[in-house]
Amino acid sequence: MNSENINTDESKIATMTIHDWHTGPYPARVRIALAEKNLQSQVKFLSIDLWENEHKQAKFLAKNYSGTLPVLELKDGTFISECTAITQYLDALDGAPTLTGTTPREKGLIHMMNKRAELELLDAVSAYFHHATPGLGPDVEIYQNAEWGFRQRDKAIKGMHYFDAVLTTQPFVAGDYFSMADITVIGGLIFAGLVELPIPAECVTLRTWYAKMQERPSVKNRVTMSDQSVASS
Ligand code: GTS
Repeated sequence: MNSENINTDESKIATMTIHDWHTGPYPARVRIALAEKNLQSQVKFLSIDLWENEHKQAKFLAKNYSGTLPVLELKDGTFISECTAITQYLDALDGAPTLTGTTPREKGLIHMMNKRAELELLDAVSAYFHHATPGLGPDVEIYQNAEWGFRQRDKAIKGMHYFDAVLTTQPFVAGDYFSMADITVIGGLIFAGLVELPIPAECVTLRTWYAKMQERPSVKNRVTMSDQSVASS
């Protein structure tokens, strides 16, 4: 990307809107990224009630075909969904990315580990929640496959062991610096906590790392972040 593509003015003028749910694990990823980039003051939050199936109604599906949260709305009416895409957008705004890498090597490793954190942990915990527990309730969970859900739970536990091993060799998920990949693992562990899938006792490194991550202001203040939203709905 050349510098012309980075609209630094955009970061100064934009009042962005995040459509999300304050305690959601996927929304947490974007909230953490916002705080890490110090962009909180440029955002207002609009709450979408997952438990009332608001995310599957036509009005919301027009914003995100996939019917999931969060969605970032730009001032010009553009909607960006998918946590990875939103994080990449936010990270690029000031022309000084800190979460998605600067060198080709960093970008490649962060993207790989971020995807791995989704596949092996966060999305697996989510599938367990939606398929093998009551999930968001009968009005929302119109198809459930408990066997699939339990397999995904086992996959998530295996994923925890994998990230435990990764973190015994390096301080952060994609190497020496905090990145989007760490945020995604944190999202997975937040979700795991909500559905009572504890990090196995033997994953000492992951447990210690997660305790440390929870002390980061971006992680600690993610739920209350919307209380200070610049505008109300
Ligand atoms: N791949 C999407 C992303 O990365 O943004 C997944 C988003 C996602 O699953 N979001 C959850 C959702 O909308 C929000 S939360 O559960 O973390 O609060 N779930 C509702 C559903 O019906 O899947």
